[in-house]
Formats: sequence, C-alpha cells, structure tokens
Amino acid sequence: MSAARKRPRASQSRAILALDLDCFYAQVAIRSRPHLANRPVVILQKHLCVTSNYVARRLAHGAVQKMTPVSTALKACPDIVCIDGSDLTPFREANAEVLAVIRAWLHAKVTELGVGSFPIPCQKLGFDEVFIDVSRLVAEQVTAGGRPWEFQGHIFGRTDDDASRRALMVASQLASELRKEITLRTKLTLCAGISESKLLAKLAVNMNKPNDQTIFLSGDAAQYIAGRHPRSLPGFGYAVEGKISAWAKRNGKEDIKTAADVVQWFGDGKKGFASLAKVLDNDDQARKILELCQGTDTSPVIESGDAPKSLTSMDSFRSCTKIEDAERRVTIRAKDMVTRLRRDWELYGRRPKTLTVGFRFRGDGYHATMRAIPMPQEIVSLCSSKGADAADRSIIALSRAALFVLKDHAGVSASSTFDMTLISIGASAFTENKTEKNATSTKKETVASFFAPKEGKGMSSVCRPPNGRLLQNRSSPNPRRPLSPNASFSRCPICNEVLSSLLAKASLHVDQCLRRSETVSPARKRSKTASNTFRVDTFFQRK
Ligand code: DCP
Ligand code: MG
Repeated sequence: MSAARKRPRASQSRAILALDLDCFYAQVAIRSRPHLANRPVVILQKHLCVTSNYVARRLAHGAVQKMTPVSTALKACPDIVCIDGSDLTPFREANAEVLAVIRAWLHAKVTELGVGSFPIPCQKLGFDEVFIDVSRLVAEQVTAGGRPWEFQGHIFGRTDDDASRRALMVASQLASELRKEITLRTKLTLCAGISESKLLAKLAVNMNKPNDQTIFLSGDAAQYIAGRHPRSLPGFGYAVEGKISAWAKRNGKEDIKTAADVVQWFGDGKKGFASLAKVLDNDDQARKILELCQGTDTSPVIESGDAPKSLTSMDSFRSCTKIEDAERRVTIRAKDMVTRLRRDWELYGRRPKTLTVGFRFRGDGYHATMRAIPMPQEIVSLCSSKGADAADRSIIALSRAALFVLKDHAGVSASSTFDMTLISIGASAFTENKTEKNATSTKKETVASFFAPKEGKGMSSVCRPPNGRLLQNRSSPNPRRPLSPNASFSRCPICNEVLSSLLAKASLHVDQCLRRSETVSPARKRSKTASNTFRVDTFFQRK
C-alpha cells in the first residue's frame, strides 16, 4: 500500500456544489459583441425572450422575465437590444468550454494533493448548470491541513454539526476558486450554491445572483422548505402538482400552497405514503416527492460524462398545412441533426440506436407526440463517413425516415388535411464511445437488448398504436412501469415482421422497409386521441 493510501482521512461530510451560469445565452451573445456589455439585451426565440442580461432585468424592473413576449419587453424597456438565439450552437459550445475548465481545474486540484487520483463526479443539468460532488476533495484538503478555513460567500441557515460546517467552509473556498478560474478562462460569470445535498445546493445557487455564491447550512432546512410552494422545489413538476391538486379537490382540501401541505396530507406513515403512491401511480416518485417536501435529498451526483445523452432538433411554428412545407421543415431539422451527429461522432465516436420523431397538431395544446424507431443503419453509417456526399446523403435519408414516421403515424401526406405546429427529430440510445467500444467489442447487441429497459436510464416503454404496429413510446405516463410480459420486442416497427436478433441486421431491415414505404404505405388517418404525449414546455417550466 502506498504512503498516500495509509494516511488517515477526515470523516467525510457531504459537500455538493451547484453551479449556474448567469443569464447564460445573454452572456454568450454579449461575449462576442463586447460593445453591448452595458446595454440591456434580450435573447429571442421566435417572439419570446428566453433570457435577458442583468442590465435589462434592472431597467425593466422585473417586466422582462424568461418567456416574456418581445412586445412586452420593448414596452418595458424601449432601448433593449434583441438578439436572435434560435441557433443553439454557440451555447452548446460555451457549455462544453465551461465543462472543460471545470474538469481541468478539478484534475489539477487532485494532482496537487499528491494522494493519487480519484474521481470527482460532475452532473450536467441543462445547458448552464452542473452539480459537483467535492466531498472527497474536501476531506483530502482537510486532511492535508495547511490554511485556515473560513466561509466564502453568503451564509444561509445554521448548523450544529461541526464536521459539516468545516466541510462546507472548505467547499465554499473551492467554489470561489473554481468560479474565478471559469471566469478567467471563459469570460463568463456564474453563481454557486454550496450545501450537503443537491437539493439544498440548487436552492442556494439562486439566493444571491448574479456572480456570487451562497452556503446553505442544513440545520433548519426542513422548516425552510416546509414554507415554500412545492413547485419552487427542483423535481416537483407540473404533472405532480396537477395530480396532487386534483386529489386535494376531490377530497375537499384547499389547493396545495406549501410543501408542508404535502407532508401533512401524505407524510403520515405507511398509509399516507400508499395514498400518495396511488395519486401519482408510482411508488418511487411518491417516495422522492415526500422526501423533497421534507427537505431530504440523499441522491448522489451522477457523473454524466461530457457527451449529451440525446440530441434533439425541434421547431415550433404557427401553422404548417402543406406537405411541401412539412418536407422543408423536416429537411431543416434533419440538416441540423446530421451536423450534430457528425460532430458527435468526431468528438465521442458513438452511434445512435434510436430515432425519435415528434409532432404536434393545432388543438394539441402543449402536448407533442413522440414516435421512436430503430435508427436506420444507412444514417448511422453516413454520419460517420468522410465520403464527399455523405452529409447530403444522410440528410436525405434522415428526412425520408422522419417523413415516413409523420406519414405513417401522424397521417401527414399530400392527400391528407393537417395543421402541424411542431416537428422534432431526436437521436438517442448511443453506443459507448470509442474507448469503451473497444473494451467491449466482443459484446454483440441484439434487438432484444436494444429494446430492453436500461437500468436507471429512464426506461423506454412499448406501446401498440391504433394501427397495431409496435412502437416505442419514450414518454409513457409511467416510465417505470414494467413492460408487459406479452410485449414483443423483435418486430419491425414498419412492417411488423419478426426481426433478426442482431441489431445491425435489424436496422438494415428497417432501412429497406423505409425505402419501400414511400411507395406502398398509404397515409394513415391521424388518431383523434394523441395518447402518448409529453409536455414540450417542461423545460421552460423547470424553475
Ligand atoms: N432558457 C430557455 N428557455 C427558458 C429558460 C431558459 O431557452 N424558458 C435558456 C436561456 C438561458 C439558459 O437556458 O440563458 C439557462 O437558463 P437559466 O434558467 O439558468 O437562466 P439564465 O442563465 O439565463 O439566467 P440566470 O442568471 O437566472 O441563471
Ligand atoms: Mg443560469
């Protein structure tokens, strides 16, 4: 055993950092337009402001919020500079830049300690947020001793636990150093929340904005959370609120106002829990929601890697009623997706196994329907090919596949009447990256394993659409519900034939079916009840 490993380590209290870039899109846009540094700026997607810089927030006295219509923003602040933010590429790149600085800094910190390497999990959350579990780094720093520790940043709450206090002191110094490093390297400012759990760190990060940090000492956390509206708690979403509100109404209670209401209604032992599990139709979710409302969060920071789990190219619009317009819109999405898939291959050497097509029709409200099919092999090969016309050919192949799904499962064709308001193309279920792939190159992927639910990865479930063909529905209302034992995982989603057990062969079969489908598959009438839906605005309502 090395000398380093024999050293006693201070007992390990949890120390989690939550980092959140300030007015992210606005900062990135202003970084490349320095003359706008002191001007009020909003970033627009269509006619909505998705964010604004802090100058605009101040001048508009709160009238310019995320998702404010541009007309309202201009009324509140006529001098506001509007920048189009529909191309997300610069934001994706800035996100990767920040992550690279974080990784390099953490690596340097670990190396500096001279105790051998150890992992520091970083979990990305959206474009501009990341959780970092620095518990081990803190413990090693305390063991190494050296400098007097003190809190850096605002302190919220109190604690009688000395070990936790000291751990968060060290963590606050690390957060402060890391924030300085990120700003130095990327010219972007950010906030940090420092606490014992992801929940409290995430709440702390929003307490002093911008360019500042807050330490949340957990002594009175339960009391603090009890008084808040549960929707302000990360993880308590729109759907959960809706179900609990409906239950409250049915049971003659007032509408849900605070997290304490949830605890009072459902926190009373086994009976209360069973009742919440029934309301939510999900035991795991009921457990998490109850813990959340009680201020408890033991969930680990899960290393999310640098590569995104899935890629989606989405466009929403007022109206699309002509097949030519639908084809044009699909081609634009396909072009964007192919560019990203090719870049993804260059960076991570991985291939997607699932193609998801999303659509929404007038009258569907915020709900879009998602359909997933195995990613055609032709697209996978073309996206990793250096051939001169490979990119163009993959755009054609991807457009054809997406149009097939729209035609066959949404009834969108030259001879049908439709009015679409959203189209999306997604790629997901990526194979491992180059190095991991080499390590597991002997493992053959089968169609059964392709469709099999993956542990801890937001399982896909299988549904049978009205036309009887097998589809994957990635947005089932209850994604954790076990798959039906009668579900068949080995049929072609297009012709319903039994597929080869090897994924490559199965995907080739799907390719051929897609090509044939253009001539033989009649457009289907769209089912009136779009049952398999997800809320497009979930992302927009996450705070
Ligand atoms: N975003 C979006 N649509 C929304 C909310 C956010 O497109 N409804 C984008 C724009 C934001 C980015 O995501 O810049 C990050 O979201 P945040 O909620 O972290 O907001 P900001 O970083 O802009 O502001 P803050 O300083 O409050 O973190
Ligand atoms: Mg932010």
